[in-house]
Amino acid sequence: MFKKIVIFGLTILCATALAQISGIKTVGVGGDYPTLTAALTTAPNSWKNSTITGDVIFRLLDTIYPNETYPLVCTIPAGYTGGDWNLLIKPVSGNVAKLIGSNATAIFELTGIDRLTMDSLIIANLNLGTDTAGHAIRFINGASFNTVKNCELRAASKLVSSLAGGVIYFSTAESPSGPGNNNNLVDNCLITSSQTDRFPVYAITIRGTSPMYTRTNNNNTVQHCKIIDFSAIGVYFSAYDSNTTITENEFYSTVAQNTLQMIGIRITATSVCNTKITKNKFFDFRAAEACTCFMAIYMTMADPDKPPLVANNFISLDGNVTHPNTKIYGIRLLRQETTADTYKFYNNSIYIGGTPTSKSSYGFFCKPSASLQTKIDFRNNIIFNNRSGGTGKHYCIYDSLASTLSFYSDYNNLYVATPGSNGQYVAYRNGIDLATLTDWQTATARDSHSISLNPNYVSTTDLHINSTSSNVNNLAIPISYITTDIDGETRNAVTPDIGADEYTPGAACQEPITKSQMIYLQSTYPNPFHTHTTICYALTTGENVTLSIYDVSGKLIRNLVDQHQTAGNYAVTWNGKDNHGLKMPNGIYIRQLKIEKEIKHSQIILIK
Ligand SMILES: [Ca+2]
Ligand SMILES: [Ca+2]
Repeated sequence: MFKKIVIFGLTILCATALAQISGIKTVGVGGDYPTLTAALTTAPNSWKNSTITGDVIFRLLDTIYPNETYPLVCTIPAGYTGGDWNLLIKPVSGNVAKLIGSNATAIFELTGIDRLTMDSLIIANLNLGTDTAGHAIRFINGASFNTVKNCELRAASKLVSSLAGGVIYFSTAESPSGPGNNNNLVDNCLITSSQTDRFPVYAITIRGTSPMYTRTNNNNTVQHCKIIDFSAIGVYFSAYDSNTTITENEFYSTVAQNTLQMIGIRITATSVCNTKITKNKFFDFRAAEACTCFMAIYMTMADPDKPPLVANNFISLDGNVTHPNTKIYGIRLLRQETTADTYKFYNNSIYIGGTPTSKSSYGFFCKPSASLQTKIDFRNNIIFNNRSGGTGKHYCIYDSLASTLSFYSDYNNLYVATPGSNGQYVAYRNGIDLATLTDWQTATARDSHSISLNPNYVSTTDLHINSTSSNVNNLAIPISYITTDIDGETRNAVTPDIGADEYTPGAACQEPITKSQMIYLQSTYPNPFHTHTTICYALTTGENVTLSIYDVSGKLIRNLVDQHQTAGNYAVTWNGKDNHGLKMPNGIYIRQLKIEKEIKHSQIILIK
């Protein structure tokens, strides 16, 4: 456990050991320590001159701890020289222990401690003052390799928008100032308000200081959390951070007192680098007061040389519920510097809906400097902007970048239902509204492989693809490090799906295999088809399979499959193009499924 483990320290500890300490210490009425305050102030003194032979567990016997002194400071005792062990704070099995304070700096203050795990606790800071930024947990002075899991973390700070806000606060800016807080994990926690009428302005704030890396917060992870009822920003990167991963979290919120912006994740500084924002779900943003805008991800800046990866996220924003005047941005990027590396946006699924009275909405809003070459790679994303009406305009992509070279965009699905009507446009570029995908392709020479079709989400808040749809199936391009989807399912390595959900269309592809046949050519749908059709088949044994498309004269048009496949159900999409990428004319085509001993044929009709 505590800090700076050195091999030589073990020798010293052995030589001076007074007692063997490890194992379970009970905390609560009748326990080894009456309170956690006592445990955390008393026990470390005995650790200084002892040999710690294994992990120490503070086992919480009670469900409520009313006699604590907050903050509970977890720190390195003076004179402690090291040791390789963990400290666990957790209740007896089946309990959830409550640690609830009021107006404290924090409930837990992790000051330079290492390898502390907090499990199954309710940690709440009730801030009775209306302008107090108290935390549930704060990590300061080099607190590293700590874990907070299965906890409820609650704080409230009505109207406070100070940089020091946050239910969880990682900081090198607080006293005692020290090195970065690194390699910490927040896992499977609820991060929210401690009061029904006072919402924390920020759920998580990550705030480092110069110089980069040494006083930066590095390699921290927030995963599997529900981050709800914050009133301005879910995760706020204020400065000096590297390699933070925000993955598989849900961000949703109702807001009572806020005229600010509502933002899921915000990066504000050029000193924030290599952030990974993946597999998160943003939905049900609401504003009870006149919130100026909703943004799932907002980057006013990020490190120009190590910009973020944003991949496999569901972003569903519907501003119609309480405040129709709110602007909406799925992802908003404002960039004023030349970038050495590339901003990466891959396989995100975005839905924007609602009926505004005046304000505009944007799936991907990109406003870098016109003269500088901010590099953007925007591929395999779905943007369905279904917001309509009002005097505002509603875009999938809004791009004011003058360069055609530094913004690469392709293999996307950019869809509005009524291009050029109801305020809906596929894109905007450099002062011009572009109603259709073709207009955007012509104006920018981008998105040559992209489509503009209803992705057929399961619902406006569940952006999985409806299993009967094949519109975005198998039409993306493989990206080497996007190997799974938002569900953790393996991506098709050759023809992945556009958007965050990798899927196999159709209950039709799930028909049971009859053992009487080696292969089973199932339905093809839609048929007739317009742009894409899905061919379903099943194998009862492993086979070398070829699936090909021929025209009626018997000429080979397209090889879709030519490989060994194991028994199971398969779905393959044909986009109506030949092996050279040319669109085929209307007509009848033949699909041929072939294994060593068997050939199946049937017709497909293409209508454009
Ligand atoms: Ca999936
Ligand atoms: Ca697929």
